[in-house]
Amino acid sequence: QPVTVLPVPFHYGASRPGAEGGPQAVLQAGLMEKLKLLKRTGTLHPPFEWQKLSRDRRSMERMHNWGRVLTMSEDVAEAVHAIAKNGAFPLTIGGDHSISIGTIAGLTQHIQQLGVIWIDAHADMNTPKTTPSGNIHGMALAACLGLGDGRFTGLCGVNPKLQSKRVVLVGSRELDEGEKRNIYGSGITCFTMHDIDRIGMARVMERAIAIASYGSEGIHVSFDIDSVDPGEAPGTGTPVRGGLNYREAHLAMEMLYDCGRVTSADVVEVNPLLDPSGRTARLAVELIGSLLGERIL
Ligand code: DIR
Ligand code: MN
Ligand code: MN
Ligand code: MN
Repeated sequence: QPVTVLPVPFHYGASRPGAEGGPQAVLQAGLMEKLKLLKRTGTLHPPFEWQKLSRDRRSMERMHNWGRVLTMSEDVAEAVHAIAKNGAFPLTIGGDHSISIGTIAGLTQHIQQLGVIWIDAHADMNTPKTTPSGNIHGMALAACLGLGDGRFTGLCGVNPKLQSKRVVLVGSRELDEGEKRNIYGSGITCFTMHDIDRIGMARVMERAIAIASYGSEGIHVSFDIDSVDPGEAPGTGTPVRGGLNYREAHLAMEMLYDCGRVTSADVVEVNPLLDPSGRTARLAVELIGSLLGERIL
C-alpha cells in the first residue's frame, strides 16, 4: 500500500513553539529515503498554506489559540480524508498533538469503526473544564471521544468520532486529576508505564491491538514522541522521565506492523528547537520504519 506523508507544521496546540519544525526535521532525518528502502511508494503531500491561521477569533483562557487549531483541524481532516479515499496510508507528521483532532476527523469520514492506539506519556484527555494548561494538544483524544467543546467534537459532523471500547492509551505516566476522571468516565483502556513494567510491552501491545481491533475496520496509531524516555527523545515540548526505552518503542511499532490492521498513523511532538543534535527526529524515522515493516533480520 502506498504511503502519503502529510507534514503539519503547527504548534498552536502546545505551550511553546518548536513543534512546527517537526515535519522538516523528520524529513531531513531521512523519512522519504526510509520509505524507499522499505520499497513503499512514498508521496509527499504539498505543505499547507497557513495564511488563514492569522484569522482573528476571540481568545479563550481555557482553550488557547482555538481558532487556529480549528482551522488547522479542518484542513488536515480534508487532506487526510482525500488520502484515505485514494487508498493510500496517511502518515501525518506533526506538529503538536492537536493535529490528531484533524486526522481522526478525516479518517472517520471514510472509516466507520476506527480503533485507536494512542502512545503517549500523557492521555490528552482533558476538556476545557479540566485542563490545567489551556493547551488543546492536551485535549485531543477527549475531543475525538465527544468530550469538550462542540466546535471540536462536532468537527466534520461525526460526534463522537471514536467509541471508547476501541480506544487504548499506552505509556501514560503524567495524568492531570480531572483527566483521570475523564479516562474512567469515558471507558477507554489505559496501559500506564506501571502496566508495561509489570507485564511487559509485548503483552501490553497484544492486548492493545486486540482491543483496537474489536469490530473495527482499521487501527490508527497516534504516536507522541514524548512516550519515549527523554534520554532517547529529548527533543519534545513536555518530556516526562520514566518513559519507553528504545527497544520497547520499536517492539510496539513492530507488533503494530505485524498485526496487519494499521491503516494510518500520526507521529507528533518532535521539537527540533529542543534537540540541536537531531537524534529525536532520527528516532522518529527509525520508529516509522518499524511501523512500516522494517525488521532486524
Ligand atoms: C497536560 C500536558 N496534560 C495538558 N499534555 C501534553 O496540558 O493538558 N500532552 N503535553 O502531550
Ligand atoms: Mn500527546
Ligand atoms: Mn470517504
Ligand atoms: Mn505527550
